Formats: sequence, C-alpha cells, structure tokens
Amino acid sequence: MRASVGSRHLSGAERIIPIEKLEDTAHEFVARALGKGSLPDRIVLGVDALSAGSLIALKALDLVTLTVQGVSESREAALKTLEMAGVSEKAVEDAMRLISTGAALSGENMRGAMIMDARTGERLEPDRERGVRASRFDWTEPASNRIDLLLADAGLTHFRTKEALALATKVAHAPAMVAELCWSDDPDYTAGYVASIRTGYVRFPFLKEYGDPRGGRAFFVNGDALNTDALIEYLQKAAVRIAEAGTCRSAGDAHELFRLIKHDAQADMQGA
Ligand code: WAQ
Ligand code: MG
Repeated sequence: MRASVGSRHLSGAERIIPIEKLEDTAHEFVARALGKGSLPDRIVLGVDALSAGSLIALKALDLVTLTVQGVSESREAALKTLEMAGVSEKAVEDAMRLISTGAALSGENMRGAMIMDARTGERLEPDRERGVRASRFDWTEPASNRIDLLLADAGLTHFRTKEALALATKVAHAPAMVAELCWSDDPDYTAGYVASIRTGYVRFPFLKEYGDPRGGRAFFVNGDALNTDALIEYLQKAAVRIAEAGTCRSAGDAHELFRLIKHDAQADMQGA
C-alpha cells in the first residue's frame, strides 16, 4: 500500500500473507492510509501472487541493545561492531559521514540504501539518488507473536524496531553481504543499528542527536564476491518470511556488548 498527497508520500506498508488474509489486510491498509492525519488523494494497493515454493524462511537475527546515551560513544561502538563483522574503518567513516550529511546525489536523504564496498568504501549502487530498497519480507504469525513478547519484555514496543529487525534479517542473508548500518531519518527517532550474520542485530538507542533530520542505510558488501544484479534482485524481489524469533538482550557498556557478540559468533562457528 502506498498513500500520497500530490507528490508527497504519506504512508506505505507491505505484507506477505496467506490468501485467506487478503480481504482483512486490504481493509487494514486502507484504514491505515486514511488514519495518518492528512487525507491522501491517492491510495495504491498492489497484490502479487507468490508461489509457496519461492518463499525463503529465516530465523531473526539475535538482538542486543547497548544501553548508553552518548552519540559519540555509540558511534564508536557501532564502528567496532562493524569492524568485527568485516568492514574497514574507512568504509564505516565514509558511510557515517554520508548518512549524517545526506547521502543522495542531491544532498537529501535517500529513499533506499547505499551499497558500499566493505573494504574501500566505494559506492556501488546504480542509482545514487534513490538507493536500493529492500522489500518483500514479513514475519509469520507465530514468529510475529513471539517477537512481540520478547521485544515488549525488553521494553522495545515501537513498530520501527520490529520492522527494522525483519529488514535487517533479510539483508544480512543477501549474497555477498557483510553488514548493514542504519539510523532513522525521523528527527524524533534517534535509534539505529549495525546488523550482520556474525554480530546479530546490535541496537544503539542514540546513534544521532534528537531533532536531526538526517538518516540512511549502508549495505556493506564483499566487492570480490559481488554480483550487483543478483544482490538487487534478492533485496527487491526474494520473498522472505521470518519464521522464528531470536533472542533479545541488552548490554550496559561496550565491553559487555563485545563479550556477548564475540561469544555468540564463536558458538556459531563451533556449531557450524
Ligand atoms: N530498504 C533500504 N533502505 C531503506 C528502506 C528500505 N526498505 N527504508 C528506508 N531506507 C533507508 C532510507 O535511506 C531512509 O532514509 C533510512 O533508511 C531510514 O529509514 O528501534 O526507522 O524508515 O531498533 O526512517 C532503526 C532502529 C530505525 C530501529 C530505522 O528507518 C530500532 C528506521 P527509516
Ligand atoms: Mg523514516
């Protein structure tokens, strides 16, 4: 669903559902489009059939929140987390600079993500104004109910957290993906995250200052293994359902954070 007034985007949403839920979901989406304050003058509902065999089932990344308030301390810990995932310091610095100043060619926020070489920081997305948008991901109903409980226990009840965790889980499993860095472009929403298979979803409540309208996403990739067309096809078109929740924990300082995610990465390697 996409709702707009003139050329201004008002709201949008997407689900992957069994066909029995189609009428209810269409109803819910129209209600959502009408409930956003300003009245849309255009609502677009699109429905695509997906064959059951094409659905990819994934387990959600484990989530850890670093509960510190300082932006520079959080960005420093985000840098170290990205380094643990295999991203170079230069690539992280380039990404943070671009996201905090407007990564689009025009100097605005992008609607989608940058694709960056994890070693050199070189930008690889074909459209540097819009970026690449990940779509076609959703929770199965049991996993959705389970993650709602776990997130609520952790005090994380904002819809953005659940949605970002699903997006990050899909993105982390993309071909040639190394890690992702994100923070919101909403001036009131200061949280951001680093995500990768190795580190899980590492959440930072203050990755930018309150009131800052800049935000964005960087997908860091292994340039040697990259097939850009295959990557973009996966991000935009592969239908991913998160069928199992991961854990939700918190760390009081960076040392505890790195201990937790290092321990997890080693346990995964031994389990593999
Ligand atoms: N695919 C790729 N990039 C996207 C997408 C997408 N589907 N949607 C947004 N972006 C990019 C775009 O550059 C936006 O400016 C930027 O990401 C931020 O988007 O509590 O709310 O929707 O743990 O503002 C992260 C922390 C919140 C969540 C992310 O992003 C938490 C958020 P927003
Ligand atoms: Mg936003």
